[in-house]
Amino acid sequence: MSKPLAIIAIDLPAGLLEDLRRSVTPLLTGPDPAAVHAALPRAHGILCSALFPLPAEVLAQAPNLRVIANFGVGYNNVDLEAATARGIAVCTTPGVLSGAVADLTIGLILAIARRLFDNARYAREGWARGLPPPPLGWDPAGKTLGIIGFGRIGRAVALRAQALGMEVCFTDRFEDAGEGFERCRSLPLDALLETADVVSLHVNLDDSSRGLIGARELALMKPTAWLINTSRGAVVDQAALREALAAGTIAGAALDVLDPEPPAPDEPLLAMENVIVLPHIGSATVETRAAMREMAVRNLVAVLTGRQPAACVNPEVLGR
Ligand code: 8YV
Repeated sequence: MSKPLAIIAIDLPAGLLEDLRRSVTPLLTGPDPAAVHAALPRAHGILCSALFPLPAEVLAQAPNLRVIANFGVGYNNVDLEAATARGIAVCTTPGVLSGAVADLTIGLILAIARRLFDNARYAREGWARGLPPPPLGWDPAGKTLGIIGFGRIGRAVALRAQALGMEVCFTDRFEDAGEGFERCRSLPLDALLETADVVSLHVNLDDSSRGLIGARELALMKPTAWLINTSRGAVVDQAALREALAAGTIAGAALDVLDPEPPAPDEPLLAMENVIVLPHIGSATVETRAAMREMAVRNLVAVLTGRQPAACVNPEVLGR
């Protein structure tokens, strides 16, 4: 029997590609959107970045597709309803990147608190010239971190923040976060926004979370509070955020994600003094990306060889 055909729309190291070839024939490797679209009609599977758009009209060009193995934990790149209707399994890489995203979030909290970017700029441009230094920073210890979305990543952030002495509160569908998280207080969204010194977003992007943080929510935050977003840009109403930052409604924002990505060259957030923008590097470490690649390959091969993938967001299609 011939092997299933798969589009591998990310670069894979030779060893992993070799493993994959034992059960799957790659139609192409590498992130070339035109080549991916050209290959879709023949493909049984696709392994792609969690940022590669697969809307219903693209899925309609792929009548043989049985699995989308996302390289990432997000899956808002896929029209899930259309995929499920077509019997396409949508697989992700949860867990292996939680630590990296949580580390980045804590890095941003420390960068904000200790004015790391301001101070680095001052050291380069002002220190030797005897100019006055930036104002003093503040201690995270004793401050309140409000975590919106208390899944794997939110919890990994909570544990690290507690180690810094921060109080942690969270908003999610449940109130009891379970063992190990007894000291994390559940709060309704509005109360969390009013309470937190730093608000950090860790939700999946879907219809319930799109634009979750808009003008009303930003107005509830303390004028001294910072917003951190390492989830998806569209969770925040970006126009409302620009206005709130310009008006001083909140103190600042640290954004690893924007909507769209990459941003327009004249995106005002890129030039604002009280904004830190990073180019979507939450999972961007050597170790984490390697673990994500392996998990995505395993998911792809599992579905294409009739086995259970480790993480599938629409398991109802499996075995159909
Ligand atoms: C990646 C991500 O940056 O896991 C996710 O959902 O957004 C990221 O880990 C992305 O998939 C890289 O291509």
